[in-house]
Amino acid sequence: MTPQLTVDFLTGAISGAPLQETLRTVADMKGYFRDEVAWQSLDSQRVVYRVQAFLPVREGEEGGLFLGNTFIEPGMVADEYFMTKGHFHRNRNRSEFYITITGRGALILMDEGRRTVFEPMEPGSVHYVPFNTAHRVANTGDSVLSFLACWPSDAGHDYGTIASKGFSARIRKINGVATLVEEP
Ligand code: S6P
Ligand code: ZN
Repeated sequence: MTPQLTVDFLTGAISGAPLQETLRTVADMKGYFRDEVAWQSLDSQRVVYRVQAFLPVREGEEGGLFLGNTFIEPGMVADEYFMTKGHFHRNRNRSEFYITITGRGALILMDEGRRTVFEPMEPGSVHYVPFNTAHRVANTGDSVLSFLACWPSDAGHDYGTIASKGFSARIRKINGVATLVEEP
């Protein structure tokens, strides 16, 4: 039977069952931000984001679903917002839903042809991450951005492609506005 899982709709926090917890600090984000000097000037132990995930079946098993919540702190690295690493699913034909609970953000989506678009995130916004699409979220607001995610248990994560090639565009604060800027 499924345990009595609860989502707090004020914060997005999941509780009531054993959860996998992941923490990403500034140090963990080496190589992800455009301005390496600005990244180095931050406290390396500062938290950029954390993820809670309820994994009712083994990761990699076919047929199950996972439920997670991501909390991204507000913060900047030069003109770039605190954001997740971003990934493709290792099984490229696996999609995902995101539902924003708190804060403001941008969901950055890049297809296999490296075409990048973004969707604004605000409380209540629902986002479908199609298969074959890399996804990353930036916190464009001044409070914690939290969003629920639901994805197939056999999706897996390919971080390597983004770690080495990045996205073709970044969300940057230009004249006070979150703007998608193509990489040179
Ligand atoms: C999992 C889902 C999210 C992310 C989380 C952190 O498929 O997309 O739970 O894992 O938002 O992002 P990342 O890119 O560090 O995994
Ligand atoms: Zn994903």
